[in-house]
Amino acid sequence: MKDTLLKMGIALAGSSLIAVGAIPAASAAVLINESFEGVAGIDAEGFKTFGPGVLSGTAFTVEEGSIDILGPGFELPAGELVVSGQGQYLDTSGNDRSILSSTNAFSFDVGDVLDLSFTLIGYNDSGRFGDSARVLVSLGDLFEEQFEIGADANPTIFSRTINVSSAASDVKLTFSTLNVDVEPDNQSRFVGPFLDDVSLKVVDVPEPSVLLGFLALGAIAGRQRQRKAIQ
Ligand SMILES: [Ca+2]
Ligand SMILES: [Ca+2]
Repeated sequence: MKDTLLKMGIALAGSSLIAVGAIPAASAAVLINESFEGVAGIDAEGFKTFGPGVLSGTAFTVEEGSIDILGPGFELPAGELVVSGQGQYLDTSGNDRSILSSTNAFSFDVGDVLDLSFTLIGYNDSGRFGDSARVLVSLGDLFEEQFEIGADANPTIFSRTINVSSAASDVKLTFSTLNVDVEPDNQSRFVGPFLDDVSLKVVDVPEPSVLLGFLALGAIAGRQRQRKAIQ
């Protein structure tokens, strides 16, 4: 009798463990995965400026001002800008500051866990455009933070986890340049920060109702085994 009880216990535990392992993620999804390689018309030596409108070949729209897409061979006139390994990337200050938003708007539920990451790159300017550049990153009312990158900084990945505590709809991911001209000859509004590899994901989160359902199934399976053992 003791052995039988022990076996039933193991069967129950086993079925529950199998069920936990098989729980599907609730709405895990990649919402934005943008490396700006899809923008056409950038030759190896140049760059291209884009004003307000959908930034064709990307997940983004220029809402205000302008941005530049820079190619791997782009150099400032003095030749001091060297960015390697990024392919094409985006200068959040085109011919002026910009507001850049995801073209799609997203909806999130309470309990969603989001993973936001992006790369900022310095612009090796010898102080010509200021010592650093800043951008305000926001995701509706869910997230807002200023990021700063030094003029000589290598590509740097910034990552944030965002826990959604109240349902939100019509949410866009937005980058707003904060550079200002502090002196007449300071042209910081024309350069940086440079942006690449923007990623926004809903990460795997087991939904409580799904979890309970699977545990209930496990318990039923356990009981069925128990009945068979008794018969
Ligand atoms: Ca790129
Ligand atoms: Ca520029």
